[in-house]
Amino acid sequence: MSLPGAVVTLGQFIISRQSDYPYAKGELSRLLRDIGIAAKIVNREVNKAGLVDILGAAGDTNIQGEEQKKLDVFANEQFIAALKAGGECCAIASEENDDIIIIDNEISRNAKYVVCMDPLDGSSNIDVNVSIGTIFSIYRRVSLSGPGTVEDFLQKGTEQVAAGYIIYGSSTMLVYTTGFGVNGFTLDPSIGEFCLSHPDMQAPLDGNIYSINQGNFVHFTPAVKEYIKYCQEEDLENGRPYSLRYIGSLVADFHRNLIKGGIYIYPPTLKSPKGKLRLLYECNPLAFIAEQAGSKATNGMQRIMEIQPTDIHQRVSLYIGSTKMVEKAEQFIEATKLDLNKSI
Ligand code: P6P
Repeated sequence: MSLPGAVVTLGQFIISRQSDYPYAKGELSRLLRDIGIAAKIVNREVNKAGLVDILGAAGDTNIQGEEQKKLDVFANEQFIAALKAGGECCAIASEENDDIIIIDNEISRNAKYVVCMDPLDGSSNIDVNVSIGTIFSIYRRVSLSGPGTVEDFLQKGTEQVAAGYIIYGSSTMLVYTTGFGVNGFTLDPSIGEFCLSHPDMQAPLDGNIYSINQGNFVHFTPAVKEYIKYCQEEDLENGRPYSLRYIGSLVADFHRNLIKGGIYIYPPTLKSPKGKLRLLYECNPLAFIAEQAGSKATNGMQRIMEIQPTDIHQRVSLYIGSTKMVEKAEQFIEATKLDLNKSI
């Protein structure tokens, strides 16, 4: 253990917690280290995005039909390069790539892990200097050896061995879990290290912040409309009306709610009838962190991490945050289902 007040770097912390995995031989530790290295490189470019001609669309569009901005492409390339160089990952599923990326070199071919990632979430905010983030999720491969396969990625979120995010904001933080709690590290640019700043993060059980794009209100289900009205009612004893905070960057909204308490909702909309957010590299990793921090993550009816994936870019609805707030929103959904059953 470190002396009180001593700086604990991400690398020191990862090694110190390696004993959480009795059979670990260091591969997962090295994989997390590789992600930390790429995060520092991406952070450097994010911080100067306003200064160099790295803004603007790269011209292509990704599988989501979203314009790829150069920083999206740069971040994707950096994380892929770091994972390839580290040799601990045999394949990657990235938001920016239609198909899985097989890492088929001598070292990585038989590596134990696969990584799902959204290399730069919220990238539409790059040009307006709003916080953006990277989200990652790590699984043990299910294929026995050789090149990674799609089946290695189509595992339930409950099978994740680690998950985390980097938020490039007023400071840059890396927050992750390996199933033994959630810990946050803040990048100290003077030494180029992520340092333990938020040990054993626990989210408030309740909150008074709700995050949703109310611009879609007319297309929301009756249950979501009822829940929004509930948030807006005056009930001063119970902290209502709640505050609406919606940054348009999932990692930033999630991180604030994790610390202050709150709920983030992305329900079905006209444009995204199955929900907008991706199960593998947005919802599952944040659900793992939420649950490890004492919060909750569902699709409105089912635990996110219990959903069986069928496609690497699958979208789901997401209700994530303080347990009491998620459960309240679920009550409105349940009540609507009951009303629906009565009317049938
Ligand atoms: P909308 C960014 O594209 C993202 O995936 C999340 O980071 C964010 O919360 C959401 O979509 C914003 O979507 O439809 O409200 O603009």
